[in-house]
Amino acid sequence: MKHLKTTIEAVTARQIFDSRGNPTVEAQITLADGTRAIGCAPSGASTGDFEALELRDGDNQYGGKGVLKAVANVKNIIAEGIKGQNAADLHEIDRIMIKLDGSREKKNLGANATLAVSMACAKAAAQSMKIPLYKFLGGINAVTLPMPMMNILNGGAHASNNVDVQEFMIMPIGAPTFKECMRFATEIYHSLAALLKKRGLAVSVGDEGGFAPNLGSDEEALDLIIEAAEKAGYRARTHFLLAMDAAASEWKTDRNGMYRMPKSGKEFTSETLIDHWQSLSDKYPLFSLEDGLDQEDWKGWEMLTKRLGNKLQLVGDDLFVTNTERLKKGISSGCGNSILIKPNQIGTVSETLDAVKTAQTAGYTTVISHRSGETEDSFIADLAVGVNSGQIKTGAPCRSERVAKYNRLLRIEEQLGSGADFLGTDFFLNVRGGKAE
Ligand code: 2PG
Ligand code: MG
Repeated sequence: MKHLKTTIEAVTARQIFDSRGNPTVEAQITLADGTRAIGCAPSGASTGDFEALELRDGDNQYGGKGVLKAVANVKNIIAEGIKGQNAADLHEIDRIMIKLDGSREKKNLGANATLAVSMACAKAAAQSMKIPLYKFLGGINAVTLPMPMMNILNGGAHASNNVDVQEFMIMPIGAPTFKECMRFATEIYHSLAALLKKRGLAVSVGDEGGFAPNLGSDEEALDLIIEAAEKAGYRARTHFLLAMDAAASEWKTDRNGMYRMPKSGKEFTSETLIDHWQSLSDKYPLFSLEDGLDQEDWKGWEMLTKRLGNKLQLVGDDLFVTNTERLKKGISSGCGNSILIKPNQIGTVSETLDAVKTAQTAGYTTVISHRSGETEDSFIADLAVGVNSGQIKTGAPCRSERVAKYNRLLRIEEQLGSGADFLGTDFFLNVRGGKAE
Protein backbone atom coordinates (compact mmCIF):
# COMPACT_ATOMS: atom_id res chain seq x y z
CA MET A 1 0.00 0.00 0.00
CA LYS A 2 1.23 3.51 -0.90
CA HIS A 3 2.72 5.40 2.01
CA LEU A 4 0.60 8.45 2.78
CA LYS A 5 0.61 11.03 5.55
CA THR A 6 -2.52 9.33 6.85
CA THR A 7 -1.07 5.81 6.83
CA ILE A 8 -1.57 4.17 10.22
CA GLU A 9 1.75 3.58 11.91
CA ALA A 10 0.79 2.63 15.45
CA VAL A 11 -2.35 1.50 17.25
CA THR A 12 -2.68 1.21 20.98
CA ALA A 13 -5.38 1.34 23.64
CA ARG A 14 -5.87 1.77 27.36
CA GLN A 15 -8.55 1.37 29.98
CA ILE A 16 -9.97 4.72 31.08
CA PHE A 17 -13.16 5.60 33.02
CA ASP A 18 -16.59 6.80 32.00
CA SER A 19 -18.87 9.26 33.79
CA ARG A 20 -20.29 6.52 36.02
CA GLY A 21 -16.82 5.46 37.14
CA ASN A 22 -16.86 2.31 35.02
CA PRO A 23 -13.93 1.27 32.85
CA THR A 24 -14.13 1.97 29.13
CA VAL A 25 -11.86 1.73 26.09
CA GLU A 26 -9.69 4.53 24.74
CA ALA A 27 -7.94 3.75 21.46
CA GLN A 28 -5.01 5.74 20.13
CA ILE A 29 -3.89 5.97 16.53
CA THR A 30 -0.57 7.37 15.30
CA LEU A 31 -0.18 8.23 11.63
CA ALA A 32 2.90 8.32 9.43
CA ASP A 33 3.10 12.12 9.70
CA GLY A 34 3.17 11.92 13.49
CA THR A 35 -0.50 12.88 14.01
CA ARG A 36 -1.94 11.22 17.07
CA ALA A 37 -5.61 10.99 18.05
CA ILE A 38 -7.73 9.14 20.58
CA GLY A 39 -11.30 7.82 20.53
CA CYS A 40 -13.26 6.86 23.66
CA ALA A 41 -16.16 4.40 23.76
CA PRO A 42 -19.27 5.46 25.72
CA SER A 43 -21.56 3.00 27.53
CA GLY A 44 -25.32 2.68 28.02
CA ALA A 45 -27.47 1.66 31.00
CA SER A 46 -30.83 1.04 29.32
CA THR A 47 -29.22 -0.91 26.50
CA GLY A 48 -31.26 -2.48 23.71
CA ASP A 49 -31.15 -6.27 23.34
CA PHE A 50 -29.99 -5.96 19.75
CA GLU A 51 -27.03 -3.66 20.29
CA ALA A 52 -23.52 -4.68 19.31
CA LEU A 53 -21.75 -6.26 22.25
CA GLU A 54 -19.75 -4.24 24.72
CA LEU A 55 -16.96 -6.60 25.77
CA ARG A 56 -16.44 -6.68 29.55
CA ASP A 57 -13.90 -8.84 31.40
CA GLY A 58 -16.42 -10.44 33.75
CA ASP A 59 -13.69 -11.19 36.30
CA ASN A 60 -13.28 -10.09 39.90
CA GLN A 61 -12.08 -6.54 39.14
CA TYR A 62 -14.39 -3.52 38.78
CA GLY A 63 -17.39 -5.75 39.45
CA GLY A 64 -16.66 -7.60 36.21
CA LYS A 65 -16.82 -4.38 34.21
CA GLY A 66 -13.13 -4.14 33.27
CA VAL A 67 -12.37 -3.81 29.56
CA LEU A 68 -8.83 -5.21 29.48
CA LYS A 69 -9.83 -7.92 26.99
CA ALA A 70 -11.17 -5.28 24.60
CA VAL A 71 -8.01 -3.21 25.13
CA ALA A 72 -5.87 -6.28 24.34
CA ASN A 73 -7.95 -6.90 21.22
CA VAL A 74 -7.09 -3.40 19.98
CA LYS A 75 -3.40 -3.76 20.77
CA ASN A 76 -2.98 -7.21 19.31
CA ILE A 77 -5.61 -8.16 16.76
CA ILE A 78 -6.90 -4.81 15.43
CA ALA A 79 -3.45 -3.21 15.39
CA GLU A 80 -2.06 -6.01 13.21
CA GLY A 81 -5.04 -5.74 10.88
CA ILE A 82 -5.02 -2.00 10.25
CA LYS A 83 -1.38 -0.95 10.50
CA GLY A 84 -0.24 0.29 7.09
CA GLN A 85 -3.83 1.16 6.08
CA ASN A 86 -5.03 4.66 5.24
CA ALA A 87 -6.89 6.07 8.27
CA ALA A 88 -8.86 8.37 5.97
CA ASP A 89 -10.39 5.36 4.25
CA LEU A 90 -12.69 4.72 7.17
CA HIS A 91 -14.95 2.31 5.32
CA GLU A 92 -11.97 0.07 4.64
CA ILE A 93 -10.68 0.29 8.24
CA ASP A 94 -14.13 -0.63 9.55
CA ARG A 95 -14.50 -3.44 7.00
CA ILE A 96 -11.21 -4.92 8.20
CA MET A 97 -12.34 -4.81 11.85
CA ILE A 98 -15.75 -6.30 11.01
CA LYS A 99 -13.99 -9.15 9.20
CA LEU A 100 -11.48 -9.71 11.99
CA ASP A 101 -14.33 -9.93 14.45
CA GLY A 102 -16.39 -12.25 12.28
CA SER A 103 -19.62 -12.09 14.33
CA ARG A 104 -22.84 -10.19 13.74
CA GLU A 105 -22.77 -8.43 17.10
CA LYS A 106 -18.98 -7.84 17.28
CA LYS A 107 -18.79 -10.16 20.25
CA ASN A 108 -15.24 -11.31 19.60
CA LEU A 109 -13.39 -8.01 19.47
CA GLY A 110 -16.07 -6.01 21.31
CA ALA A 111 -17.94 -3.02 19.86
CA ASN A 112 -16.21 -0.89 22.51
CA ALA A 113 -12.87 -1.85 20.92
CA THR A 114 -13.92 -1.38 17.29
CA LEU A 115 -15.77 1.90 17.88
CA ALA A 116 -12.92 3.51 19.82
CA VAL A 117 -10.51 2.62 16.98
CA SER A 118 -12.92 3.79 14.30
CA MET A 119 -13.42 7.16 16.05
CA ALA A 120 -9.68 7.58 16.61
CA CYS A 121 -8.97 6.89 12.92
CA ALA A 122 -11.53 9.49 11.81
CA LYS A 123 -10.08 12.07 14.19
CA ALA A 124 -6.48 11.33 13.20
CA ALA A 125 -7.31 11.55 9.50
CA ALA A 126 -9.13 14.87 9.96
CA GLN A 127 -6.28 16.28 12.01
CA SER A 128 -3.67 15.17 9.50
CA MET A 129 -5.70 16.63 6.62
CA LYS A 130 -6.05 19.84 8.66
CA ILE A 131 -9.82 19.90 8.42
CA PRO A 132 -12.32 19.86 11.28
CA LEU A 133 -13.76 16.45 12.13
CA TYR A 134 -17.27 17.43 11.00
CA LYS A 135 -15.88 18.33 7.55
CA PHE A 136 -13.97 15.07 7.36
CA LEU A 137 -17.21 13.21 8.13
CA GLY A 138 -19.54 15.27 5.96
CA GLY A 139 -17.59 17.39 3.48
CA ILE A 140 -18.28 21.00 2.61
CA ASN A 141 -22.01 20.45 2.99
CA ALA A 142 -21.64 19.79 6.73
CA VAL A 143 -23.07 23.08 8.02
CA THR A 144 -26.19 22.35 10.09
CA LEU A 145 -25.99 22.92 13.82
CA PRO A 146 -28.32 20.50 15.63
CA MET A 147 -31.29 21.44 17.78
CA PRO A 148 -30.44 20.17 21.25
CA MET A 149 -32.85 17.87 23.06
CA MET A 150 -31.81 18.62 26.61
CA ASN A 151 -32.62 16.07 29.23
CA ILE A 152 -33.27 18.26 32.26
CA LEU A 153 -35.27 15.82 34.36
CA ASN A 154 -34.06 12.23 34.75
CA GLY A 155 -35.92 9.10 35.76
CA GLY A 156 -36.06 5.41 34.81
CA ALA A 157 -32.76 3.53 34.81
CA HIS A 158 -30.79 6.80 35.00
CA ALA A 159 -31.92 7.93 38.44
CA SER A 160 -32.87 6.45 41.77
CA ASN A 161 -36.03 8.58 42.10
CA ASN A 162 -39.62 7.37 41.60
CA VAL A 163 -40.07 8.68 38.03
CA ASP A 164 -40.62 6.01 35.34
CA VAL A 165 -40.03 7.98 32.14
CA GLN A 166 -36.26 8.01 31.63
CA GLU A 167 -35.82 11.47 30.09
CA PHE A 168 -37.78 14.72 30.00
CA MET A 169 -36.20 17.06 27.47
CA ILE A 170 -36.58 20.62 26.29
CA MET A 171 -35.97 21.72 22.73
CA PRO A 172 -35.43 25.50 22.59
CA ILE A 173 -36.90 25.79 19.09
CA GLY A 174 -37.45 29.54 19.24
CA ALA A 175 -33.74 30.27 19.43
CA PRO A 176 -32.27 31.63 16.21
CA THR A 177 -28.82 30.10 16.68
CA PHE A 178 -27.23 27.23 18.57
CA LYS A 179 -25.60 29.71 20.93
CA GLU A 180 -29.02 31.11 21.79
CA CYS A 181 -30.35 27.57 22.27
CA MET A 182 -27.78 27.19 24.99
CA ARG A 183 -28.91 30.40 26.65
CA PHE A 184 -32.60 29.43 26.56
CA ALA A 185 -31.85 25.94 27.83
CA THR A 186 -29.47 26.86 30.65
CA GLU A 187 -31.83 29.60 31.84
CA ILE A 188 -34.68 27.07 31.93
CA TYR A 189 -32.42 24.53 33.65
CA HIS A 190 -31.53 26.97 36.43
CA SER A 191 -35.12 28.12 36.73
CA LEU A 192 -36.13 24.47 37.19
CA ALA A 193 -33.55 24.12 39.97
CA ALA A 194 -35.00 27.14 41.74
CA LEU A 195 -38.55 25.84 41.35
CA LEU A 196 -37.66 22.39 42.68
CA LYS A 197 -35.89 23.94 45.65
CA LYS A 198 -38.88 26.15 46.38
CA ARG A 199 -41.14 23.09 46.39
CA GLY A 200 -38.77 21.26 48.73
CA LEU A 201 -37.83 18.78 45.97
CA ALA A 202 -34.37 17.34 45.40
CA VAL A 203 -32.00 19.06 42.99
CA SER A 204 -29.44 16.26 42.90
CA VAL A 205 -28.85 15.13 39.32
CA GLY A 206 -29.12 11.82 37.47
CA ASP A 207 -26.63 10.18 35.11
CA GLU A 208 -27.25 12.69 32.33
CA GLY A 209 -27.19 15.82 34.45
CA GLY A 210 -30.94 16.36 34.71
CA PHE A 211 -32.57 16.78 38.11
CA ALA A 212 -33.94 13.61 39.66
CA PRO A 213 -36.62 14.54 42.22
CA ASN A 214 -39.33 12.21 43.48
CA LEU A 215 -42.61 13.27 41.86
CA GLY A 216 -46.27 12.29 41.87
CA SER A 217 -46.48 11.47 38.15
CA ASP A 218 -45.01 11.93 34.66
CA GLU A 219 -47.41 14.83 34.20
CA GLU A 220 -45.94 16.57 37.21
CA ALA A 221 -42.51 16.46 35.54
CA LEU A 222 -43.93 18.08 32.41
CA ASP A 223 -45.84 20.68 34.45
CA LEU A 224 -42.74 21.59 36.43
CA ILE A 225 -40.65 22.05 33.29
CA ILE A 226 -43.27 24.26 31.66
CA GLU A 227 -43.64 26.33 34.81
CA ALA A 228 -39.86 26.70 35.14
CA ALA A 229 -39.60 27.75 31.50
CA GLU A 230 -42.38 30.31 31.92
CA LYS A 231 -40.70 31.70 35.02
CA ALA A 232 -37.55 32.16 32.93
CA GLY A 233 -39.61 34.05 30.32
CA TYR A 234 -40.09 31.28 27.76
CA ARG A 235 -43.40 30.17 26.25
CA ALA A 236 -44.32 26.73 24.93
CA ARG A 237 -44.36 26.53 21.10
CA THR A 238 -42.95 30.03 20.72
CA HIS A 239 -39.67 29.28 22.49
CA PHE A 240 -39.59 25.60 23.30
CA LEU A 241 -41.12 22.20 22.74
CA LEU A 242 -40.81 19.10 24.88
CA ALA A 243 -39.48 15.61 24.21
CA MET A 244 -39.50 12.40 26.20
CA ASP A 245 -37.59 9.15 26.14
CA ALA A 246 -39.81 6.57 27.80
CA ALA A 247 -37.25 3.78 27.32
CA ALA A 248 -40.30 1.48 27.43
CA SER A 249 -38.27 -1.65 26.64
CA GLU A 250 -37.45 -1.46 30.35
CA TRP A 251 -41.18 -1.81 31.10
CA LYS A 252 -41.88 -5.01 29.18
CA THR A 253 -42.98 -7.91 31.36
CA ASP A 254 -42.91 -11.69 30.85
CA ARG A 255 -46.67 -11.59 30.45
CA ASN A 256 -47.42 -11.44 26.76
CA GLY A 257 -48.01 -7.89 25.54
CA MET A 258 -48.04 -6.36 29.01
CA TYR A 259 -46.06 -3.38 30.19
CA ARG A 260 -45.40 -2.47 33.81
CA MET A 261 -43.77 0.78 34.89
CA PRO A 262 -41.28 -0.50 37.48
CA LYS A 263 -41.51 2.42 39.89
CA SER A 264 -45.19 3.38 39.92
CA GLY A 265 -46.35 -0.17 39.18
CA LYS A 266 -48.85 1.08 36.56
CA GLU A 267 -49.71 -1.53 33.95
CA PHE A 268 -50.51 -1.13 30.27
CA THR A 269 -51.07 -3.08 27.07
CA SER A 270 -49.51 -1.68 23.87
CA GLU A 271 -52.83 -0.10 23.09
CA THR A 272 -53.43 1.54 26.46
CA LEU A 273 -49.83 2.77 26.50
CA ILE A 274 -50.43 4.42 23.12
CA ASP A 275 -53.60 5.97 24.62
CA HIS A 276 -51.42 7.32 27.43
CA TRP A 277 -48.97 8.90 24.96
CA GLN A 278 -51.85 10.31 22.97
CA SER A 279 -53.37 11.98 26.01
CA LEU A 280 -49.99 13.43 27.03
CA SER A 281 -49.42 14.75 23.52
CA ASP A 282 -52.91 16.29 23.52
CA LYS A 283 -52.20 18.06 26.74
CA TYR A 284 -48.53 19.06 26.41
CA PRO A 285 -46.38 20.72 23.72
CA LEU A 286 -44.65 17.46 22.88
CA PHE A 287 -42.55 17.23 19.73
CA SER A 288 -40.80 13.93 20.18
CA LEU A 289 -41.34 10.58 21.90
CA GLU A 290 -38.54 8.03 21.98
CA ASP A 291 -39.04 4.31 22.66
CA GLY A 292 -42.70 4.75 23.54
CA LEU A 293 -42.98 0.96 23.17
CA ASP A 294 -40.76 -2.10 23.52
CA GLN A 295 -37.97 -3.02 21.08
CA GLU A 296 -39.81 -6.14 19.87
CA ASP A 297 -43.33 -4.71 19.82
CA TRP A 298 -43.33 -4.13 16.04
CA LYS A 299 -47.12 -4.40 15.79
CA GLY A 300 -47.48 -1.86 18.59
CA TRP A 301 -45.02 0.48 16.88
CA GLU A 302 -47.05 0.25 13.68
CA MET A 303 -50.18 1.18 15.62
CA LEU A 304 -48.37 3.98 17.47
CA THR A 305 -47.09 5.43 14.19
CA LYS A 306 -50.51 5.25 12.54
CA ARG A 307 -52.09 7.03 15.47
CA LEU A 308 -49.47 9.62 16.37
CA GLY A 309 -46.94 9.69 13.51
CA ASN A 310 -48.41 12.86 12.00
CA LYS A 311 -48.22 14.69 15.24
CA LEU A 312 -45.10 13.42 16.95
CA GLN A 313 -41.55 12.54 16.09
CA LEU A 314 -41.46 8.86 17.08
CA VAL A 315 -37.85 7.92 17.68
CA GLY A 316 -36.62 4.32 17.65
CA ASP A 317 -33.67 3.78 19.95
CA ASP A 318 -33.78 0.24 21.37
CA LEU A 319 -36.05 -0.57 18.42
CA PHE A 320 -33.49 0.26 15.71
CA VAL A 321 -30.17 0.21 17.65
CA THR A 322 -28.46 2.19 14.84
CA ASN A 323 -28.71 -0.99 12.80
CA THR A 324 -29.57 -0.59 9.11
CA GLU A 325 -31.30 -3.97 8.94
CA ARG A 326 -33.64 -3.23 11.83
CA LEU A 327 -34.21 0.27 10.50
CA LYS A 328 -35.16 -1.06 7.05
CA LYS A 329 -37.62 -3.45 8.68
CA GLY A 330 -39.15 -0.49 10.53
CA ILE A 331 -39.30 1.68 7.43
CA SER A 332 -41.04 -0.99 5.37
CA SER A 333 -43.60 -1.71 8.07
CA GLY A 334 -44.24 1.93 9.01
CA CYS A 335 -42.71 1.83 12.49
CA GLY A 336 -41.62 5.21 13.83
CA ASN A 337 -40.47 8.18 11.77
CA SER A 338 -37.10 8.89 13.36
CA ILE A 339 -34.01 7.05 14.55
CA LEU A 340 -31.72 7.65 17.48
CA ILE A 341 -28.13 7.33 16.33
CA LYS A 342 -25.65 5.92 18.85
CA PRO A 343 -22.36 4.83 17.29
CA ASN A 344 -21.61 2.26 19.99
CA GLN A 345 -24.87 0.42 19.30
CA ILE A 346 -23.40 -0.71 15.99
CA GLY A 347 -19.67 -0.43 16.71
CA THR A 348 -18.10 1.49 13.82
CA VAL A 349 -18.34 5.03 12.44
CA SER A 350 -18.97 3.96 8.86
CA GLU A 351 -21.88 1.69 9.82
CA THR A 352 -23.24 4.63 11.84
CA LEU A 353 -23.04 6.79 8.71
CA ASP A 354 -24.84 4.04 6.75
CA ALA A 355 -27.70 4.06 9.26
CA VAL A 356 -28.00 7.86 8.99
CA LYS A 357 -28.04 7.65 5.19
CA THR A 358 -30.73 4.94 5.19
CA ALA A 359 -32.88 7.03 7.54
CA GLN A 360 -32.44 10.28 5.65
CA THR A 361 -33.22 8.60 2.32
CA ALA A 362 -36.49 7.26 3.76
CA GLY A 363 -37.47 10.65 5.21
CA TYR A 364 -36.85 9.58 8.79
CA THR A 365 -35.32 12.26 11.01
CA THR A 366 -32.11 11.42 12.85
CA VAL A 367 -31.14 12.32 16.40
CA ILE A 368 -27.45 11.88 17.19
CA SER A 369 -27.09 10.67 20.76
CA HIS A 370 -24.73 10.23 23.67
CA ARG A 371 -24.94 7.30 26.10
CA SER A 372 -25.76 7.63 29.77
CA GLY A 373 -22.17 6.59 30.50
CA GLU A 374 -20.02 9.11 28.62
CA THR A 375 -16.49 10.46 28.45
CA GLU A 376 -15.03 13.83 27.55
CA ASP A 377 -14.87 12.75 23.90
CA SER A 378 -17.04 15.15 21.87
CA PHE A 379 -17.09 13.06 18.67
CA ILE A 380 -20.91 13.05 18.44
CA ALA A 381 -21.00 16.86 18.22
CA ASP A 382 -18.96 16.70 15.01
CA LEU A 383 -21.00 13.74 13.83
CA ALA A 384 -24.25 15.71 14.25
CA VAL A 385 -22.93 18.55 12.08
CA GLY A 386 -21.14 16.17 9.72
CA VAL A 387 -24.37 14.43 8.69
CA ASN A 388 -26.58 17.52 9.00
CA SER A 389 -28.65 15.54 11.45
CA GLY A 390 -30.52 18.59 12.72
CA GLN A 391 -30.95 17.18 16.24
CA ILE A 392 -28.69 16.04 19.07
CA LYS A 393 -29.45 14.48 22.43
CA THR A 394 -26.60 14.88 24.86
CA GLY A 395 -28.07 15.45 28.30
CA ALA A 396 -28.49 18.45 30.53
CA PRO A 397 -26.25 21.52 30.36
CA CYS A 398 -24.54 20.08 33.43
CA ARG A 399 -21.73 17.53 34.05
CA SER A 400 -18.68 18.06 31.88
CA GLU A 401 -19.09 14.86 29.84
CA ARG A 402 -22.42 16.33 28.59
CA VAL A 403 -21.28 19.96 28.34
CA ALA A 404 -18.18 18.92 26.33
CA LYS A 405 -20.48 18.18 23.38
CA TYR A 406 -22.40 21.46 23.71
CA ASN A 407 -19.17 23.43 24.02
CA ARG A 408 -17.78 21.75 20.92
CA LEU A 409 -20.93 22.75 19.02
CA LEU A 410 -20.52 26.36 20.16
CA ARG A 411 -17.01 26.32 18.71
CA ILE A 412 -18.20 24.75 15.48
CA GLU A 413 -20.94 27.37 15.10
CA GLU A 414 -18.41 30.12 15.56
CA GLN A 415 -16.04 28.50 13.09
CA LEU A 416 -18.77 28.15 10.44
CA GLY A 417 -19.75 31.79 10.93
CA SER A 418 -22.33 32.97 8.43
CA GLY A 419 -22.12 29.59 6.69
CA ALA A 420 -23.79 27.91 9.65
CA ASP A 421 -27.29 26.58 9.14
CA PHE A 422 -29.90 25.79 11.76
CA LEU A 423 -33.30 24.17 11.79
CA GLY A 424 -35.27 26.74 13.72
CA THR A 425 -38.87 27.21 14.79
CA ASP A 426 -40.37 26.71 11.35
CA PHE A 427 -38.99 23.24 10.94
CA PHE A 428 -40.02 22.04 14.37
CA LEU A 429 -43.43 23.66 14.41
CA ASN A 430 -44.37 22.75 10.88
CA VAL A 431 -42.98 19.26 10.64
CA ARG A 432 -44.81 17.73 13.57
CA GLY A 433 -44.80 19.67 16.80
CA GLY A 434 -47.06 22.37 15.38
CA LYS A 435 -49.79 19.82 14.98
CA ALA A 436 -49.78 19.14 18.70
CA GLU A 437 -52.58 20.93 20.46
C1 2PG B 1 -31.13 6.39 25.77
C2 2PG B 1 -29.74 6.57 26.32
C3 2PG B 1 -29.14 7.92 26.23
P1 2PG B 1 -28.54 4.72 27.64
O1 2PG B 1 -31.87 5.50 26.20
O2 2PG B 1 -31.50 7.06 24.82
O3 2PG B 1 -29.92 8.94 26.78
O4 2PG B 1 -29.55 5.95 27.53
O5 2PG B 1 -27.22 5.19 27.16
O6 2PG B 1 -28.56 4.33 29.09
O7 2PG B 1 -29.09 3.63 26.77
MG1 MG C 1 -33.35 5.95 24.54
